[in-house]
Amino acid sequence: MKETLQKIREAALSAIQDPSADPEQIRIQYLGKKGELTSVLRGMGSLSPEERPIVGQMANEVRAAIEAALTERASTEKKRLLEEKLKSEKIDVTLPSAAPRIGHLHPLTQVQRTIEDIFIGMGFSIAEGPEVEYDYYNFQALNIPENHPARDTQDTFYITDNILLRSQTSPVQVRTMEKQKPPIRVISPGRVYRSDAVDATHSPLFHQIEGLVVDKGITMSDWKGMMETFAREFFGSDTKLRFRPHHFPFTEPSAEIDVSCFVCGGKGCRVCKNEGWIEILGAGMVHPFVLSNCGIDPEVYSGFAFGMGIERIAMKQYGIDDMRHLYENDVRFLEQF
Ligand code: 2U9
Repeated sequence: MKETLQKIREAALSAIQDPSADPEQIRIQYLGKKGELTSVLRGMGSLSPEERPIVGQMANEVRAAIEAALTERASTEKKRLLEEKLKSEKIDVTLPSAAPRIGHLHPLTQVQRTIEDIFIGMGFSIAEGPEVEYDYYNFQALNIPENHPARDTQDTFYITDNILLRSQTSPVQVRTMEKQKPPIRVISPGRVYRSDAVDATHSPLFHQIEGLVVDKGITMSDWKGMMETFAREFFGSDTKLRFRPHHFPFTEPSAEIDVSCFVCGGKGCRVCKNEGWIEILGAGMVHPFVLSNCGIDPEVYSGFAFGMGIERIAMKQYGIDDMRHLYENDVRFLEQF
């Protein structure tokens, strides 16, 4: 019987080493209810009382050895499967990934930032203010009296009798002058509102950048020089400027400023409508009434101011023929800039 147990042990252990053999089958074959080891144990009744405990102990050792080998095989199997899985799921981190779609700034924001950067480089700071304004800041303080055509309810969105959507960013400069003593050098970019019907060159919401310089001894040559410096930085160093006399209630004298066409250099083309010149700015010396309205003595201080429409400049620069493209957010349009 001892020999039989020894054979069972050897046979079972060598079967467990065979990777093609099924461990569950081996367990059933040797340790199951009808298994080889169990049938040996059943036959122990025929042994002498002296032999029984010895064979019993040996049978237990054989069972323990088979069980240990099966456990060992199960854990080796588990490890092997895990390694196979890790190998098959390996990620090559050096492979180039699909390029993410990164957006960019809207063309209006690009133009606004470029203009801001030029003025920041000349010592200006950026001032912002409310889009819902008092009539006082949008009109009265700027020497635009009642009954002036610019106040027409057809042009301005009124919310109440004295509250409106700002039609220019000038109220921001009025608020700046109220708070701050000269020297003042600010630009105020932002949304403005006018009750215009939508077409290729008009929108009830558009964007402006206005600027204001106030100090002792500011003259028309400072005004002219700064406009030239800005235009040459923005449109190129060969740019020429043309000042055409104009009227604004808040500046005196006032002018509209054209730049020589940056496409044809002044010969005449589609962009400048064959004129050789493109209007880009309105500007002038700040009216003494506006200075005194804002608590600044016009006998001591003087200044100049300017304003430009961002849409107009972006359209000229990028050759956009319809303003509506700028607001529709069609990616096929936007991705060109
Ligand atoms: C203060 C005093 C004066 C701002 C100015 C213009 C001329 C001007 C237009 C350009 C095209 C508006 O967007 S547009 O339609 N702006 O022509 N703006 S001077 O003058 C000021 C501003 C604030 C206290």
